[in-house]
Amino acid sequence: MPKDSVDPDGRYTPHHLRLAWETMASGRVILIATHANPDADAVASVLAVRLLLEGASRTLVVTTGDGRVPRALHFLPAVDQLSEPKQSSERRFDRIVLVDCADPSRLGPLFQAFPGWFDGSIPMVNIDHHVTNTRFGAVDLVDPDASATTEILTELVVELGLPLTPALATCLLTGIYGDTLGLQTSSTRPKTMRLAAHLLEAGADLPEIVTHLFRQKPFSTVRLWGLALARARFEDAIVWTEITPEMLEESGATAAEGEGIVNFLSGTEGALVAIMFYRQPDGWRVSLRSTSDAVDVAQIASQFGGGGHSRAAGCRLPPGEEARQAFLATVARSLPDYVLAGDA
Ligand SMILES: [Mn+2]
Repeated sequence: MPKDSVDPDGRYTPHHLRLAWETMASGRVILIATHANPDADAVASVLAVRLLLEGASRTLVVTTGDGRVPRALHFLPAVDQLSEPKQSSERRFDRIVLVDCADPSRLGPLFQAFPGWFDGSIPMVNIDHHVTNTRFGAVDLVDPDASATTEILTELVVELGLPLTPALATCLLTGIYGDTLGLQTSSTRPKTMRLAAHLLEAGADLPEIVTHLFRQKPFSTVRLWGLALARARFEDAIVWTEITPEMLEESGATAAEGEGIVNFLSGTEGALVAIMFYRQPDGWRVSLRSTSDAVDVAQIASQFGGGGHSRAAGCRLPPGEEARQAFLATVARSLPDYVLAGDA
């Protein structure tokens, strides 16, 4: 399949929306997958693509890279249609649709188990909004200015006039709400709100989305937040804390229940960067937020083999306090001069 998917700015055009749809819809046995450790946009995106492609005697295998789905997302329509990566090993796919994945390795366990699926021999449709996306697809629908992968999918549905059921609208709005924290982030653009309004008109269940994404939580989450916030440190415009296996044991929570803490920390007055360190057996998983255009956390994360967006990114570090301190020093060096000058 010829590569015909990127305009001179690296963004897709209406022509590519049609090409992406034709490539997906002409498949008969299709893998629809998203990254490991999936967030709301990731899970909502695979389910939305599944709803778009179901029927027409296609076989669809829908999964997250590690087979996980956060409990808060179990309300999504057709979430029970997700399957474990291993169960799909016998299938012979003729199309792969990867959503919210900067590159196939973000699939984690799925990529490691079946690297041959992602070498380009099976046509891939790449739908994503990460600035670090490597344009690995036969067709790339990539727009770093899109607030969410489901914002791109919503545009696809609207532009091509595809049927927009309430279930599909709920999935699509869930992705936008997840990645924009309810239309609050700087990535929320006028187009985001127009498309969100369209989804509401189509019957998206907004109260259900807000309840499950932002309001309802198990008590173990309340306890984990308490432990993590009690350990918060604030120095040189960097606010950070950690989640350790001991804290997970004490609270009865999973690490995923601490995902929102870094966003909460980023609201600290005077903070330019917020960081969550997850201590794991093989090292630290690091989640970063920037509150200012003056600090690009995707750039910082990329120095450590990670990636993401300028305001939200992540990476991994080797184990130990030394590695963490070296990372914090790198973040401090990336701060604008006025921060440190203000300390003098
Ligand atoms: Mn996303």
